[in-house]
Amino acid sequence: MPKNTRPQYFNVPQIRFEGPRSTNPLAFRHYDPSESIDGVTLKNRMRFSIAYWHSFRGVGGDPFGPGTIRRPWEEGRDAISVAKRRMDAAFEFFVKVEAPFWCFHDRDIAPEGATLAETNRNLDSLVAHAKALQKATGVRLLWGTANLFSNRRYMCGAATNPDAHVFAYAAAQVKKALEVTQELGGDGYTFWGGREGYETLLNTDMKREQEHLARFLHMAVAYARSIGFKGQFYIEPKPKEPTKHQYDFDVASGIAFLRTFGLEKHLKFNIETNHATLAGHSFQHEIEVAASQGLLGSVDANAGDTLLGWDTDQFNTDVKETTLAMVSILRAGGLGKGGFNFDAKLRRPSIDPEDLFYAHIGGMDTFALAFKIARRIIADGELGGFVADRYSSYDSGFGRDIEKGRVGFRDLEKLVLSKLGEPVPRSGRQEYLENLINRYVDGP
Ligand code: XUL
Ligand code: CO
Repeated sequence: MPKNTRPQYFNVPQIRFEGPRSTNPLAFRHYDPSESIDGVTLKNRMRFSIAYWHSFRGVGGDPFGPGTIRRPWEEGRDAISVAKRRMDAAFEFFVKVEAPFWCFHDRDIAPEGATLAETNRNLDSLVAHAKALQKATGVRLLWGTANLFSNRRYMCGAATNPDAHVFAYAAAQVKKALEVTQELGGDGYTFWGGREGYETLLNTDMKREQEHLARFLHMAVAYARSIGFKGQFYIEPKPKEPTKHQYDFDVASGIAFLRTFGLEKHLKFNIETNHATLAGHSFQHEIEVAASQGLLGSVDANAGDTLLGWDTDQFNTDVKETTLAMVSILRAGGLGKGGFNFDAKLRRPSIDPEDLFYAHIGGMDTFALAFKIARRIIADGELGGFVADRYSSYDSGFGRDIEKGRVGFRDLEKLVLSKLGEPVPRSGRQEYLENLINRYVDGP
């Protein structure tokens, strides 16, 4: 951010890489943005992104009390000027923390007006501001999205609302959000259906609601393509919260939904760690399910708390969890146009601007370290070799015939009776493999 043209909002220096031995809490220990690995810099490889809603709209409120976080740029009566100052502060932060991307909902960056037309004008003025800041800093938009869950009109859903009027309003809102994403050169667009589910089946026609959601997504894709948007679409599963039940509960039910309605060619999955655990799965599980169908798209990088049953959206500092996820991501060929978006928020008592830095430095270092460890695990080949060997009986002979569909029950019965007899059980070696992973995680 050029000092002479804009005030500085953060009394924190540019964050630099100092190496694993550094004890400076305002330095990277593992994320060296300029480090080139296999010909790609870590900055371009990790594609870290800052979630505007948490880091620049979150104030630390919870159901038991209002916000605790106060930022100087939030002071002022004119909502548009405040929104512009807030965005200046955000871009200063993106640059200082070496994040090449950001993500936002339409309503995060500009206030709603009295009518949709006024709301769109507000949005236009902040989009122009964002465009100038993107140009000045080189920070890019990972994905855009629309907030279809906060306003009262969406209390019974947006695309799944029983009232077609609300469906139409949501369509108009997403039309604009797609235009804005296109205008800012977004690499993607995400659909998280916060209220696309139900509170009670007593008042719900589930079949119709799911059909409406699919219709909405088809309309969105068709419109986006008609204006030349070439980015990747994502669907972000979550089992519940705010609804009792969200239709794209997890990746598996999301795949069934996309395939049922012919949407699998258009959308991939944006997988969020805390949504995975809320659905009773591990982060790695959700990545594997998506990757197994070629539908892994992007990651909302955060963590839940196993002792709390809700979406705590914490910064992830668990090297083992992220390493395992990263092994699956690398095996799947990476995230392509996706990235690691820190959909994570400060704890309510973490009220200082520096806390935003500590949080993101920790998250970036954790994922960068996980990437490096996972790369070694894959390169050394022992884990992959073990798994390949475990399934090697399918590589030839009757195992190959099974995979190719060349044999049926009659052939296999004959084979067992005449030749194979009783199979010899083989150890799954779980403990051995857990120790193997620890050797990489703890090791040099
Ligand atoms: C909510 C959530 C959203 C989406 C974008 O749990 O994850 O912030 O990522 O709408
Ligand atoms: Co998310």
